[in-house]
Amino acid sequence: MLLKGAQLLRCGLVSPHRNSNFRLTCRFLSIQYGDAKILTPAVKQYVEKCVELCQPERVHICDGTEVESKLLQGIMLKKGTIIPLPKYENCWLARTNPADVARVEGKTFISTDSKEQTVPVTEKATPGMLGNWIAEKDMQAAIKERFPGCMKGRTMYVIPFSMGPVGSPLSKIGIEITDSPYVVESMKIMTRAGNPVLNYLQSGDGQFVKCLHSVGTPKSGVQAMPSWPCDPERTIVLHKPAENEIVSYGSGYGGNSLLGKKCLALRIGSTIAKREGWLAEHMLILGITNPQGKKIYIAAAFPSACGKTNLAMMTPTLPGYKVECVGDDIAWMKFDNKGVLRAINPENGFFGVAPGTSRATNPIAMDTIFRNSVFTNVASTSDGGVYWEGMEKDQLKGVTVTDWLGKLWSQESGKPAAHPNSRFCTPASQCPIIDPAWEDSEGVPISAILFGGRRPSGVPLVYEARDWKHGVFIGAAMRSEATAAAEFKGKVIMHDPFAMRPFFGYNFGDYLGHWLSMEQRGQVPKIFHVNWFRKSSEGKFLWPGFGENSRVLDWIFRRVEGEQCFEDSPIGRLPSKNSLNLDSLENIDLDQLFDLPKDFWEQEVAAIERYFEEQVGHHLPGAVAEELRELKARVADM
Ligand code: OXD
Ligand code: MN
Repeated sequence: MLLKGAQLLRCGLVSPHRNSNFRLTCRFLSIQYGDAKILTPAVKQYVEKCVELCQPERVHICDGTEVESKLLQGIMLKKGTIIPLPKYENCWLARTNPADVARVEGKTFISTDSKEQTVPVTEKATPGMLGNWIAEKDMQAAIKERFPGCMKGRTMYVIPFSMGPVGSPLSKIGIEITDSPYVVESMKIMTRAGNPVLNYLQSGDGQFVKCLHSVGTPKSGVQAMPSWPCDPERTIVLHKPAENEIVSYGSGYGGNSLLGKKCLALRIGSTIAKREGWLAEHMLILGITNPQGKKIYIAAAFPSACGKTNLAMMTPTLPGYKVECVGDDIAWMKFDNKGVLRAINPENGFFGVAPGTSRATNPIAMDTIFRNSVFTNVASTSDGGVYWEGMEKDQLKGVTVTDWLGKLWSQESGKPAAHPNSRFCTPASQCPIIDPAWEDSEGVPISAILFGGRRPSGVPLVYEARDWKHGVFIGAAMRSEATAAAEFKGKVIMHDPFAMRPFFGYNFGDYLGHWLSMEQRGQVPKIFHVNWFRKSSEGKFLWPGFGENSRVLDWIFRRVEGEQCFEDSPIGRLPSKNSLNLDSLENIDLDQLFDLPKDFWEQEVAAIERYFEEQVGHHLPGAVAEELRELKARVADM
């Protein structure tokens, strides 16, 4: 149970000036915690509206302090939502309801006046894979069916947050209303949250994105797992770009509930970016310094769980190279007044996939995540630590393991100890190679953009687009093996244009038009496609990946510098003979790694053609259709 104001004062968790337990002048608010006086009239009005709808027992305005975190941790411990991980400093483990473990793409909707504003409307009767539209009246009906009284007996938390450094001209403010303390604590890691944001709202233009979230209550009124309330059957994630509004119900998990991330920074963000002439993308940002001391920044779009965090924190094996991390998931990129494309990472933390992260694959992440972090759905060890698939097995010596479902686990069980989409949520500032400019309010200059995915066959290690239009086509034609980040099953190769398929805020055809228009706005970076995941005919990876990817970045760096180290191929520019630095790397079968089988590319072209026809139809810009025609002709001549 939440401590009452007076109790809080007595136990010394809050200072008297912060918790005066006063009533606002408005009818609805009984503030339990926080300073309501610094809410702007527009924020106050939004909170009042949500209070009236959700009828919480109390309201807590988040100030973003440590004191507040201690209070919320206490509440969650008592409820069993989190357990401490005493092996580390200030780390916690949350186990979700097993029905609430991933993003729910099929239940995610965008509401615009016409369907065409949200998704391409084509003649083909296939299900649309580029987002879901909902009519305004259906959105309102969905809200009405779920939200009235949904916070009864609960605390409503008001989280003021900034995507991007507070006050940066590239940043945006959100106000998330939630009934989940887990969401509050995670948002405090993933965004800049609390009083500084409210203070800024007072002094700035006062604009904010409205983000309403409730974990909900099943119709039966019974929670299958009281420590992780949710309503999986009625889960829904709604966006209304025209009002800068997000409404999410029924799930406490990651992208469904931490509304700054996918909902604001990508779906609403991409619509704002379109209006304002910039790009909101599912991309990591890294800085790379070459042995001569020259530094460039690269942004890279890979689908969820394809190694963005590993690349963003790479330890290069090539001598003399240094990689620094600006962000691992989202990039907001805008031309400055000199025509240079500048990017910020709008996030403040990493919400990374845990399985596969180890000293061998990502030592930098391992040096980042064991302080001040929330782990979700990983396994725990009897010495107060965590475990997941892919972590060094020495973690298991002399301990027993409890799996993500809370059951005793053994390696022989054949079941995964951690859920494949289990996560760490950790402050970016703890990353030992965080870039010195990662909070620069101007952003960092981007020299290259990479697209990539998991392609076991046919797609070479790296190739370069001939020009911007060709690069936009490569982004549009991206495909990758499905991962556990969403509800899809199996290893099917899915189209995932720009790694944005689940995150487009508006019609993909218009999105392509917007990307094409960037060429008129400033100096566009070079575009590349990379594939670390190609396999041999025996099913073995042909490329070692991880730190060895620095060899590919080195080639890209040299291309950015203008070195003529390429040769043309039907699909784009490949490294010319001996131009990829393979010094002291043995057993690399370059022939297989760069082979372009004609039959594979014929099928690839046919798949892209079918996809564009079925999914994009008449919305496909002529320039992209032309690129496809040209590729088809070149492949026919192979
Ligand atoms: C993520 C995702 O959580 O892309 O970043 O699913
Ligand atoms: Mn992501």
